[in-house]
Amino acid sequence: MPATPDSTVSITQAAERLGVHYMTVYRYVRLGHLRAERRDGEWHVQVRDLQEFNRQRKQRPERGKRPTVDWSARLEQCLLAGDETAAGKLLDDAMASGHDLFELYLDVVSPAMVAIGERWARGKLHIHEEHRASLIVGRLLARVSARFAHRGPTRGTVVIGGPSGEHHGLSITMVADLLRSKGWNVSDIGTDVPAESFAAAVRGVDQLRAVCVGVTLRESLPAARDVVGRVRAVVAKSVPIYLGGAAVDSADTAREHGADDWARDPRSLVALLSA
Ligand code: B12
Repeated sequence: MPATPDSTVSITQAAERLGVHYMTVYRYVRLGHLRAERRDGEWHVQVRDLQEFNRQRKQRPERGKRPTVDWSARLEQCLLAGDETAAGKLLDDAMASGHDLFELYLDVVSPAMVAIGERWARGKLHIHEEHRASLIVGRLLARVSARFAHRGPTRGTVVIGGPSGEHHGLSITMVADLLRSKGWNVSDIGTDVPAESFAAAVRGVDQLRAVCVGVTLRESLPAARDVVGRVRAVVAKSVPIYLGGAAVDSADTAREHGADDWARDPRSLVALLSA
């Protein structure tokens, strides 16, 4: 029967079609260059993915120009395959090629997670695949961020967390790591934090520079407003409270929910804190 784009081939068959050794295809898969799924101990490559991979492989780079590496798309493939080893190796390679922590998180990891979210929203991904990807990313962040640990005196403490009902914590972890790499001491209190607990977490903190509330779901905005209200009651006026995250689309939204300002993204947050 002729292969349709939806049918799959083994690694050996993929190697025959590409005219390379099967170990070469295996390496493509493990490095996330070629998408494949592992079932019953065997790798299965979709014919559609193989055709696309071959098309891209044939496009030769312009003379004198090195091909650009789409780190994020590759990471997405590793995460979809649930291949933590390959995902970790890819991040190592990205660091070796000169990515700093901001580039690694904002240009490689975040777009990969957003793409995974889009697949899930289109019904192209099972929930367990998204959960597995998130867990892998969580472990990789812990590993990677340790390499960018700041040495020297701290620039004060920032408390960051997500309000009740908000479970998107990876983004908060990323922001916390990025701030730490720039010299702030960060107290990351995680997600789904009731307003009174948030207030307890900031009360009496020495050298408190700012409080950040991360909101991904618009439904969590009312809970974020409660957090801001409770926190405002226990910290000095001079300590700014920032709202950030995918659900906060403008400074107006941040202020309508009681915050002093909007932290558009981690780089803007660093700029606000440094000002
Ligand atoms: C992983 C994930 C989950 C995981 C979270 C695991 C974890 N530990 O974080 C779990 C499984 C828990 C989850 C659950 C749900 N999720 Co979800 N999830 C995602 C996914 C795929 C990735 C999130 C992520 O880590 N992104 C990467 C980060 C780095 O990107 P980011 O959030 O945009 O953050 C950047 C900026 O916004 C900013 N930022 C973020 N926070 C802050 C904070 C501050 C202070 C600052 C300065 C900046 C900042 O910096 C980051 C880097 O640039 C997204 C897809 C997406 N588009 O992001 C969906 C997504 C966010 N989820 C979605 C949905 C619908 C849900 C559920 C409702 C699904 C359900 N029916 O159960 C639940 C809700 C749970 C809850 N009550 O919170 C939707 C939200 C749609 C919407 N606009 O409201 C998305 C967009 C998927 C989609 N395409 O539809 N999810």
